[in-house]
Order: sequence, then C-alpha cells, then structure tokens
Amino acid sequence: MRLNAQSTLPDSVARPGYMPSDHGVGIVHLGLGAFHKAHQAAYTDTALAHSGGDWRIAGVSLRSPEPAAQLAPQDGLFTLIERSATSSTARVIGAIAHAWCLGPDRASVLAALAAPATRIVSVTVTEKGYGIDRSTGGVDTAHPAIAQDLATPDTPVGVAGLLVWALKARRLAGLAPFTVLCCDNLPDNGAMLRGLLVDFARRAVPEIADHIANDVAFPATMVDRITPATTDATLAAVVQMTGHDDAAAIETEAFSQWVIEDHFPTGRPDWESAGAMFVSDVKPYEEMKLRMLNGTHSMLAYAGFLSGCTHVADVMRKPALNALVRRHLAAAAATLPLLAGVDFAAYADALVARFSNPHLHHQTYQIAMDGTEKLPQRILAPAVDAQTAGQPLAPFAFAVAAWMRYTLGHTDAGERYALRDPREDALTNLTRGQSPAAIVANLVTLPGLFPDALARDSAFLQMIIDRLGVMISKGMGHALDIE
Ligand code: CS2
Repeated sequence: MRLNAQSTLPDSVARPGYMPSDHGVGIVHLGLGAFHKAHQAAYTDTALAHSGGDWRIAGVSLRSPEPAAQLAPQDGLFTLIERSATSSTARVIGAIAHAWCLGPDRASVLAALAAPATRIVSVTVTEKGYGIDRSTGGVDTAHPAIAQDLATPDTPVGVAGLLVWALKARRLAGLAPFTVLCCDNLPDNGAMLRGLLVDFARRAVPEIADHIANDVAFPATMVDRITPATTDATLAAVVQMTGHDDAAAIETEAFSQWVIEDHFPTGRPDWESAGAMFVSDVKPYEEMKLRMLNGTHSMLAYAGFLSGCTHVADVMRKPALNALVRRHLAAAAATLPLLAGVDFAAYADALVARFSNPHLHHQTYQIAMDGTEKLPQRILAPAVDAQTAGQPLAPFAFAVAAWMRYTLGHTDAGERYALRDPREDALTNLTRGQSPAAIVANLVTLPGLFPDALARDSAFLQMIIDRLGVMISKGMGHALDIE
C-alpha cells in the first residue's frame, strides 16, 4: 500500500506531530530534491509540531517531473530514514503541502510565488543551477536558463528569472517582498543570490533592480546533512520499516546542522526548535563547513573513486586514504580564523566518524560531479589562504591533482565514466592526449576557476604536475602511498 494521509503506520515510525492540513503554505521552495527533503523540510516539520504556524512548503522542481510525481499521490508525505552508525529510524514528514514541476504546474507555481501568504522562498538547486559568473558575481549569460529568461523575462524558467518575476509582481500588487533563502553550498550564499538577481534585473527588468538591492532580505545560511541519492535499497528498506511503498523516500545521516543569519522581516518558522542556530554572521561556519567537510569530500571523492572505492565509507577503511582525509581536514582547519565555541579538531573527528558511517551508502561518484563548480570555494580559496599564511600547500595540490586526473574520464584500468560537469566539453578538450604539465597549464586558465595568486605560483603548479604525473603513470593507488 502506498504511503498517504490515510496510512496507518507502525509505532516505530515517527509521524508529523501536527495535523498537516491545519497549516497553510508560507514557503515556496525551488529545487525539490533529496537534500531539501532531508534538511529544510525536516526542520520545518519539527517547527510546525513545536510552534505551529502557516509554514508548510510548496515544493517546486524546475525541470524534473519525478519529485512531484513521487510526492503528489502521497499527499506530499515521504519517509526520511535517518541512519547513524548504530541505528536506523524512519520518520514521515508532513511539511510539504504541494509538490509541483514548473513545466506542467507553471500557473500554480507563479500564483504561489505572488501570493500574500508566501513569506519565504528557499532555494536548493546545486551550485550550477544559479547561472552565476564567479568572476563578476553577476549572471553567466551563457547559462541556458539565464539566457532564456533574459530574453523572455515574463515567462521565467530559471531561479533568477522566477525570483525577479515574482518580486516584481509583488511590488506591483503592493505586497511585501518574500525573504530569499539560499540553501546551497556556496560562499556568502545570501549576498551571492542578491548580486545575481540585481544583475539579472538590471539587464532585463531594470525598474525592479533597486527594490531587490535595497528592500529584499537574503539571509546567508550554512546547511549540512549528508544525503545520498535514493536507490532501490532505500525503497526496499522503507517497505520493511513502515509497511508502505514510498516512491519519495530518502535516506540521510542522523546528524544535521543549519546556521542561519537572522534576518527575516516577514517572519519565519521556529526552526530553532529543530536545532537551527541563528547568528549575526554565518561566514565563519560556512567557511568551516565548505573547507573541512566539502573540501575533504571532494578530495576523497576523486582519489577514492579512482582507487576503486564506490562509497565514502570504503574510502575511510583504506589506511592511505583515511590518512589523507585527516591530513586534508587539518590543512583546511589551519586556514580558518578562530571561531568562539567551536573546536576544529573535534569537528574534524566528528567528520571522520560521519564519513565512516557504514550504513550510509554515499557514492564517491555522486560527490565527484560538478567539480568546476565546487573546487573554488572548497579547495582553491583555502589554498590561497594557506599560501598567504605560508602553510603547507601539498594537501591542496594533491586534491587539485586528483580532480585533474578525474577529468580525464577513465579509470586506471581504462574504464570510461561520464564526467558530469557543466564544463565537461572544455575539460575534455583541454586535457585529451596532453602531458601532465600541459593539463595543469590548460586547466588553470579556465575562466573564473583558479585565483591568480595560485595560477601564478609556479611552485604550487609544479606540486600539482608532480602528483598528476604519478597518478597518470603509476596509478592512483601508488600516488596515495607516496603522498
Ligand atoms: C557533497 C555535499 O556532493 C557533494 O559535493 O560534498 O553534498 C555534502 O554531502 C553536503 O554538503 C553535506 O552537508
């Protein structure tokens, strides 16, 4: 039997501690993927149970029809399986009121964005979803959704186009703007999204640009919860744990963290009741997370995938890789300013434990995707700080070399895999048939990727070339052993 509002669930399964239909929609969420369901939807579910309010979520996927097709027949309900190293629990989340796909549900989506009741629009579309030009902070006019929306801003299809359209519609209707809440792993994500929207508006809808720049709140956030892609094993586990079929089920770790800049002029759910932390400056938390968790994740994904580790937990079981994970965590931590109340060594130990969780089947190949979107904030920014401070650069050179080796698109055994990167054509053209020195020289010139301070540091480049040379000629396993 399929999960829905009428389902009778076993006592072992936690269900919403409120009557979902008693609560109206206050949030529109763009990017209805697994991460949103495991993170913001779960926090909102707890906040609704604790403090109530009209804060249910209208979830929108911008392209894929699947999330809506999975959730709609289930009255928006889905099971979240939370896996720690020692136990697994299932919880049904009731925070999602509507699940829409922009294409077929365009009228509903636009109406919700313009509705007086909507006070927050949150976003998780991954780094590449925004269409941001990292070198200017404005729009990347080559990004397909940006290009389309600049040409036809009245029928938006992408994040920038939709938000600017909605903010204009609200202004014309005399409604307060909603708060825009970016929940992707990007540096200074609130200001980043504001800069993107203001630039988009100046180009396509100039009359609304100053309003967006001056009157709309874009609180910054640090979001954290490791959420592997759902597999057939997830769907089988959910039947076993709940007695129901659930096409929208997801698995995640027990841990979660959310640090939010407290700037919500039109109100917000009581997310503190679910453990969210409200601070005046998110940046130190965000840098800690991007550099330690995500930077190490990217390093271990490339090195691990290329040495035959399917999952992150497999990486942690290999002594040479485990040692490199710890080395990278320490090098990343050394680039961070002190943060009151946070012990980076303890955070690193906690990350080692989270990565080692044997019950979380998190694929290295999943983390390896979109490297050109991830490297700048995860690996290159801390490398610049390490360079400035005269700290060892070898850990960062190793991580960059592992990414470059990955961009060649084949394992040591010659097996091919898809790169899954928005710049994969450029990566292939710049690396095919080239020597390690030429690969490094070519990839550091990719626009907007390597900061000048690194691209001009010949000693750093040589460290990358040496490591890439070993990875190519002797294999990743050998490179790990001598690192
Ligand atoms: C991962 C993140 O896929 C990736 O690149 O590093 O999705 C990571 O699992 C989350 O940021 C954890 O909060």
